[in-house]
Amino acid sequence: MSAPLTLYGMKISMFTGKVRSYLIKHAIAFEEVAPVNAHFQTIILPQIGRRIIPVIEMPDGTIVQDSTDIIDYLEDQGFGKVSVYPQDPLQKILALILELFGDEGLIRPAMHYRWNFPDRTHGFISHGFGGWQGPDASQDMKTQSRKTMEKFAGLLPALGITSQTTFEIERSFDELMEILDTHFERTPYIFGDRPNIGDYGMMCSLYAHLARDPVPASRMKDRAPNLYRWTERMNSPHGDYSDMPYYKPNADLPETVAPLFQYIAKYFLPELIMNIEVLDALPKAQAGTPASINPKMAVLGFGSFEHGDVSIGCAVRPSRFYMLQRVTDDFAALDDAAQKQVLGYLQPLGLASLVKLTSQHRIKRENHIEVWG
Ligand SMILES: N[C@@H](CCC(=O)N[C@@H](CS)C(=O)NCC(=O)O)C(=O)O
Repeated sequence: MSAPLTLYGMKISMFTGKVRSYLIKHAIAFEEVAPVNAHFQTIILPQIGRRIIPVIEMPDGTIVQDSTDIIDYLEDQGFGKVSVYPQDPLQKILALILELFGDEGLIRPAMHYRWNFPDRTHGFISHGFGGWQGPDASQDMKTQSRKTMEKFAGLLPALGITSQTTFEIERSFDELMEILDTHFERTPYIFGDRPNIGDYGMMCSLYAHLARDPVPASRMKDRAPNLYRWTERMNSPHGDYSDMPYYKPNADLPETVAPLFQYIAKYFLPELIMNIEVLDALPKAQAGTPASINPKMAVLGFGSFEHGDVSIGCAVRPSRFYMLQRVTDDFAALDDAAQKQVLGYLQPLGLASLVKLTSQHRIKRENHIEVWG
């Protein structure tokens, strides 16, 4: 490619981190631009229809929003050095489960640590949300940044982050850090010596929020240095594991990844089951119309589920199903032998039901939003 593509994103943004890492790892030339310039306001925003990042704009003017759609678009265009989708059917479906978990399953620790410690984080967070525009930023820009911060901070109750749940959110995230630290001490990427779509998905919450925001970053560096190194490695154009001289590349699935799937079965699967129950209870909707029960916000209802010792009540969002369908569709398309292999791996870990977790409704993406299929 001669001219670089443009990545509209921000350092503080969860989903920008996934795409940026993919672009770096695949040596795709890009320029990262904050979504505040005149071109974004007048050309990109009207096409996307809502203020959301990341967005890429190709040199020919093609615009793609949604981190998964961006990666798939670039793969289809032949930009990927090596596909992010493993060829082995078991590894591929496991990678898709990790993408789903990374995109959707860590939003609570990410948002709790970002917004519930203002005394220790306000300077960094407000810089990330627009302070970088400097002292000469217009009043409009400053107001816009403040409103965006208020909007995100205001989401906590709908995400199930309350005074009753924060202890459990922190405790279970510490449990995850321990699993991931043990794993990344032995292998540089999730399945070996190169990242796949699971790594990119896991970069969402684990990088921009949990490895950068002051409170979780210092916790991660101290308790899980190998996990922290993986977040650095994912932003390096090289393999970047010279500090693991004992590591020998190996095509087999690392044994230390199994506890990660057990963790997903324990904490994320109950939420997904509740999400499907909420979706299934909705009446049939007209295909192609926005998947939402609220014209102002993409939400499909509310539900609750058990997480450790607490019950968490939260909103159900359509993007969740778009990601889950990628897993269940991939499983449904496998032949009998491959399905048996997948179930044989997931069954003892308590996660086999996830690959068959489907609904009577389908969600697809059209014109940059989730709509009914
Ligand atoms: N599923 C989307 C999620 C993108 C997303 O939620 N982006 C955040 C920033 S990390 C955003 O711009 N949110 C604005 C909003 O939801 O109104 C993706 O993968 O790109």
